Amino acid sequence: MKIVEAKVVVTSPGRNFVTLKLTTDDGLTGLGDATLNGRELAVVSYLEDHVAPLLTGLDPHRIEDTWQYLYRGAYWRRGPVTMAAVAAVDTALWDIKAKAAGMPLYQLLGGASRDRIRAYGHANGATVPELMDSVRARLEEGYQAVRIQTGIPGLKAVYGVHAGVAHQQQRPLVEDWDTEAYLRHLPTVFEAVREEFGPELPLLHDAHHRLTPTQAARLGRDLEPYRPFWLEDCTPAENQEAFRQVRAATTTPLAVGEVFNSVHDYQTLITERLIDYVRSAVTHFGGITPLKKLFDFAALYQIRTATHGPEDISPVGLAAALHLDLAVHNFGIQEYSGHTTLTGEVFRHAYTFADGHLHPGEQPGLGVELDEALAARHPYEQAYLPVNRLQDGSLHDW
Ligand code: EZ4
Ligand code: CO
Repeated sequence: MKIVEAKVVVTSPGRNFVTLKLTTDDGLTGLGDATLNGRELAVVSYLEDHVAPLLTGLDPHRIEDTWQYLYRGAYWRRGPVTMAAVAAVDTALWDIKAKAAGMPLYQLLGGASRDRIRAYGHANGATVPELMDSVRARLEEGYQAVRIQTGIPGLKAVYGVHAGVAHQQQRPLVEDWDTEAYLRHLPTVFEAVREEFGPELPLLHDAHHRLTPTQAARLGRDLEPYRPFWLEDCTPAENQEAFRQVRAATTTPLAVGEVFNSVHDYQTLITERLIDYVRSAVTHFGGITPLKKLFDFAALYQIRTATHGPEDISPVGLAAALHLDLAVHNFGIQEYSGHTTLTGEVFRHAYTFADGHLHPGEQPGLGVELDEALAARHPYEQAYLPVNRLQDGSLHDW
């Protein structure tokens, strides 16, 4: 079998998605997600100008070798643009291999280790009463675990929690931030949610890289009475050693990795067991091949998986995650906020969500089909993620 075509499809059924479609001389097709939110077209160019010309004529069954060819062969390694492009190729090759085998992909990854995949949903509220309504709405949808994010008194716009504020803008929306106000407020939010919903509901929280290690250590400690399922991205992780301070200070479980693109980003975090969950997505980590290796490495240290699953991972990237989730023994939890109805029409998928759990379905391959005609009717729209500024105007992590 040979690859005869490598095509990049950009579509915006509500938000931008970049998809690689490979076709073989046997007529099989494979899809891979290459969406890099806010920097999409850089990956399109990487794929179209530099990767696609190398793929035609290759044997699609040689997944490991093709990964090494694109990663080592480029000389310039790692980085989100490169690794999203490599991820799309790797995912599309796994899709083809599983279709050729006539099996859902999880069967090629060792088969199912579990019957279903526990997901967590997002509950957001500008105020605590709004957050309570949002938690209730998630529970009504069937979720059995929720991430809680709220506005902070005195701040006008905090990422993801202010209704009516579009996330995607022609220019980055400027949000504001005050860490001390956040550190005072968040434990009271956890207390209120625990009081309302009881001790059993798994509650997650995303600090989105905004804290110093000292601040993160204090927050972890202050949240302990409310038993959070985890504290996510508590401090920017370019400095892995910084997690030692947080880890020594608190037993609140720690999750990190949605912006990582290499196992090397995790080396200290895993070998010193400074974290409890690895959060990388197939789409941003170079594909299924390296993510499976990361998961197996993490398993040696009793660290579990929690693949990033926001709306900006396409249904193709999400499906890839679900096949891994079903197969690996050390699965932890899967982030899932769903996609718009139109996105589900552009990317028809076999995976299902019911009773707070996902399943990748039994179709051969990933179980996702791209409606190219519908995709073409929703072309790319320029969009940026927001930025965050402190009250003196200086730029802050967000
Ligand atoms: O901000 O995917 O845990 N989820 C997150 C996401 C990220 C977006 C960035 O593109 O933090 O909402
Ligand atoms: Co996050």
